Amino acid sequence: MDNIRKKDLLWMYRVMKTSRCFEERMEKEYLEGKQPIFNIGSGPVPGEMHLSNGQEPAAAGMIVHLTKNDTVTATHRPHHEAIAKGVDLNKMTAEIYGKKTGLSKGKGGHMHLFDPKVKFSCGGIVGAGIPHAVGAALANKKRNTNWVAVAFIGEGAANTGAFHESLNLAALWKLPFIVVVEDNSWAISVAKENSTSVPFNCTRAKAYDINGYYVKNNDPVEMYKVSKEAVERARNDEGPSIIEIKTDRYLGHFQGDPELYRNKKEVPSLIKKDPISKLRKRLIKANYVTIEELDTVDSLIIKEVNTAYEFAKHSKYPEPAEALEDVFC
Ligand SMILES: Cc1ncc(C[n+]2csc(CCOP(=O)(O)OP(=O)(O)O)c2C)c(N)n1
Repeated sequence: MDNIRKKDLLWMYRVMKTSRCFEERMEKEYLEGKQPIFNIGSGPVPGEMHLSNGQEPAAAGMIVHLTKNDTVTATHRPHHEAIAKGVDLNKMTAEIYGKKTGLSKGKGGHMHLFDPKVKFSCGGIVGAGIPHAVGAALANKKRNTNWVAVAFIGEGAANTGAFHESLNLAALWKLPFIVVVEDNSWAISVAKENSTSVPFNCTRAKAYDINGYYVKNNDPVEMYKVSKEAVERARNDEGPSIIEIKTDRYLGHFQGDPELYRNKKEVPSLIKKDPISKLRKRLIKANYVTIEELDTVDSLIIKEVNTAYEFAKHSKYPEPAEALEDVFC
């Protein structure tokens, strides 16, 4: 299929499917203790929950080109990137449940997943991951490595000062830095056309004299191709890039969002062109794999996800006496 290695396509399918499976389960688990009246502070997973169902191609198509030496920063909607970057699923799930066995001993939660082993981080401040990734790219360059740093952001974050300041320095210093803008059309309830002066954020690359790429139709294969070029350029000291992908957010901004701002017909029409189902069909049609083989992959993923949830649920909470350990205060 388009001269892309079968191994890479299967990797992308597995990663996207794992993220979807993980989040579909989270969608249900998150509601525990929040019904019949939705109270965001109750249940075993208190606080906001931002799911990325529909946005998986952005993460898979880029991260397939990265190694554990490359840095990824993500946002308040981080699960698809964390899974693609190879963050330990058991520890990530435990972190979301606030358990001692979590990535940050349960003190970070779903928006603050940190895994230095695979150089992954994320955070709830919109735009904040961009300068963090530029800092990592600067360190990579100063150390004479060919490692790259990639910041994943939403299209809303492309209007922050951090985005523009970061791109200016990354371009000036020709850093191995890439920003992936996941345009899911919405920043909470604000449509892109009501917040952004240009239809495509990738055209903003011109302002910094760097490369800009656009991926339409939430297509993981196109994302793969464009990302391959941007990563190769970064590794070869040819400077930073902006990649914008048109993607789709199937769920609310956060779980519990009444979504009064969008037409009820929008989501069903998006799900009809789901990228995971499409990739599955393409893989089978290209004779890369049989239906039975993909069914086996799917059942292994379900098992892996179930194991992670069991691990998280059966892990212990930190002791109250540990509340002030490992935190700045
Ligand atoms: C600096 C900052 N301002 C405002 C917020 C509140 N906030 C959280 S998510 C969000 C919208 C982000 O939209 P976008 O960047 O498009 O990402 P998406 O939620 O669509 O993934 C806002 C305004 C915040 N967390 N940080």
